[in-house]
Amino acid sequence: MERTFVLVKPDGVQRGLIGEVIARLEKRGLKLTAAKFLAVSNDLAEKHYAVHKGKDFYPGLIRYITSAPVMAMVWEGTNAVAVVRQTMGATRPWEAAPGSIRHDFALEVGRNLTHASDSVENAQAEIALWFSPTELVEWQRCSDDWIFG
Ligand code: DGI
Repeated sequence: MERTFVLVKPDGVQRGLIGEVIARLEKRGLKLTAAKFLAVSNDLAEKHYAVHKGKDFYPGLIRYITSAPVMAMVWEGTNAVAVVRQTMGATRPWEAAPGSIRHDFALEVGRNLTHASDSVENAQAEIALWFSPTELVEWQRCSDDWIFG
């Protein structure tokens, strides 16, 4: 089953939207595999956003992600990477589809509430960066057969 990495970023935590994000992913049928609430170190922030190093928004991005706690999670399900990106909406909230989280709750690209892996490869790398293997919980959900078929 495909897994993806999700963050409720500092603005989402500060605005009390952790539950909203979790509720939407749960209701969509995705299954929670791991979760932790943590303050992000500079080192972790720089590793997570290494691809953006050198861009003009990079220093602000590092400041933002380390400015307050985040909720880090792993979710699994059929096409988890794509469906979670769809539930989050486009990076720029003004381009996000109606009904997506970024459409419904955000205005600014630098305050877009959530992060979700953009490929299966990156999901694997991000899960390995944020979680140790023992933190990933393999479990049977009683609704699995009714959602995954
Ligand atoms: O995977 P996403 O978060 O949707 O987007 P991404 O991986 O391309 O960029 C990571 C984050 O970096 C994004 O959520 C917000 C920030 N970012 C990306 N492009 C810009 C940006 N921030 C600013 N201020 N301006 C940008 O053009």
